[in-house]
Amino acid sequence: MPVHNADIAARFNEIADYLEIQGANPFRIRAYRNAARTLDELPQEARTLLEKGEDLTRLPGIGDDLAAKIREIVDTGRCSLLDRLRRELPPAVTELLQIPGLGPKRVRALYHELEVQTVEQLARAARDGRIRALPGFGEKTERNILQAVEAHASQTRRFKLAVAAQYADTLTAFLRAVPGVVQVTVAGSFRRMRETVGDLDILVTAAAGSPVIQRFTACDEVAEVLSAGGTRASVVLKGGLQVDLRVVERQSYGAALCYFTGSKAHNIAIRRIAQKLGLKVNEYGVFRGEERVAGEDEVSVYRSLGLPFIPPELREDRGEIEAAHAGRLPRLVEISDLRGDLHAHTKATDGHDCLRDMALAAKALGLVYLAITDHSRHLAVAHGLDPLGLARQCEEIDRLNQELDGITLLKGIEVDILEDGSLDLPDEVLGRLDLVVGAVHSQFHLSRAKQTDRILRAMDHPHFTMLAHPSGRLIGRREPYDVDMPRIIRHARDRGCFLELNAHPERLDLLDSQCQVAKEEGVLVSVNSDAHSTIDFANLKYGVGQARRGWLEKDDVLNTRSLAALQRLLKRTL
Ligand code: DGT
Ligand code: CA
Ligand code: CA
Repeated sequence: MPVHNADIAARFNEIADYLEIQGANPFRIRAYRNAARTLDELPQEARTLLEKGEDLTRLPGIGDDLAAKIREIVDTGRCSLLDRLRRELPPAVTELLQIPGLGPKRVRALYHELEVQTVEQLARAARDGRIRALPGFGEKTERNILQAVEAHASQTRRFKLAVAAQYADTLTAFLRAVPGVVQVTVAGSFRRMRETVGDLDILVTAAAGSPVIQRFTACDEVAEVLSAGGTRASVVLKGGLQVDLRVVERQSYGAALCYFTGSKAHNIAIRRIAQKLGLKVNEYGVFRGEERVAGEDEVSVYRSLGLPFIPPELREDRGEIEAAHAGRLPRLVEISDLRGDLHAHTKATDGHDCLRDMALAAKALGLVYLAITDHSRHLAVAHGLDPLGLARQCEEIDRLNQELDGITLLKGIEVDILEDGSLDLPDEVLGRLDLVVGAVHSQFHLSRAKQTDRILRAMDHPHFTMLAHPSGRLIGRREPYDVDMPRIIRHARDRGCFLELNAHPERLDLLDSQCQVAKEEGVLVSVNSDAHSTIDFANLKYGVGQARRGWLEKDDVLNTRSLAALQRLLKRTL
């Protein structure tokens, strides 16, 4: 069974955990964490890159040593360093690091002094009052640990959509190859393109259920079988993701797909409509008394309720049923509507490919323009450009545009919005560009008033074009910064600026609800890859998914415009 990026990332994180508990060099620990993040966010499988003979050291944070470890894991399924670390310390110890308030030093002390290896043993030691006696712990710490353990138990882990997609793709291919299987669809929050999923819900139609269930539960990816019957099974994959599989009859396929796509709130609203019509809807079909009136496909289910087909991304009971009733469902934007990408990086700063390779990769996807927006000098960690570096890049873009056919590079910058709302490069430098993408990369904890004001002031700048990743959140890692987003959106409208929907799987920012506000205010949203290498353009599909969740149509999205129309919009007058 193939090794996924998420599996390699999990091993690297586990290595980092062990090294932390052992008190290893912090740089070494960070290297494993960074590599894990790189792998988690990589839109292609590392094993595919290796098969193609690509050099993994091109990837951010991957040096020779880590590249060799990735190859070892892909080739053998094992990592000798991790095997050694697991022999030195019991594996459950690393789980203790997940408890808030327990750093590596404390975990080391708990293990050596009290032989605490698992979360259960930790809870017991706290309840027995044994922890307070340890040097550096005390009664208060003991109480906090107990509370944290209880909170930890009630917390369920969610997976980023792009990570879940790695498993969904493999399992779908696996199930399609099982004899007798006709259709395979991943339903649930995955089909609704939610930014994170709790588990995968897979629907299959097949000649018979039990052979499918048997093959599925015996699949190499499966770590634990939670339940298995004639037509359903629940398993936990080695990567920790739960998967629910159901085999349904073909005549029920549409009804089951509808039911298991959800959301739960949408289903409840649908059932209410059915009741008013004297119908009953469940996962087997739509019924009038005993008679089945629909269920083979989703279109028939909605039609029987007097509704048009509702795209999965809208099924959240946020007005889609009323809109469907009134014939006012949006015609959602599609990936094929995109004409260009307005946020990408190159080797000149923290990207990994040159201008030409980025241009050719965008062209290969059918895009006709690509804005190069490297970082500005304030972002020193990314080797941001100063005016001279930017001028050189602009000259190179001019030369390439002479030579390239079918794709036009636009000159831009991802300029830091400084704490006082000024931009990180002088006016006359920004004025020579095709577009200026402003971004907050520092001072995330300003008060709501200050943070909002900072961004409004940046937008007042005559050359400001677009606000990058407007909420600043990193999924699972950083909350959005505290700003008055409706006010920012209205200000964008007044100033003629645009908002980015950053398609990076860890960002997906604008949030879906904010897309709706932007649409209502008439502010165009640009679905941008923020590519740092040629393969990152593949992330645009997640951005489009988020835009669809935000009800955006083709006309609401800036980069569906032709190059000529875009250029007119970029030359906004104040
Ligand atoms: P997740 O897994 O937390 O990301 O979110 P979902 O939406 O995939 O939720 P999940 O896996 O618990 O259930 C899949 C679908 O099954 C859900 O979207 C709607 C349907 N469903 C589950 N439980 C219920 C229920 O109690 N009532 C109704 N009407 N539908 C349900
Ligand atoms: Ca689910
Ligand atoms: Ca489920």
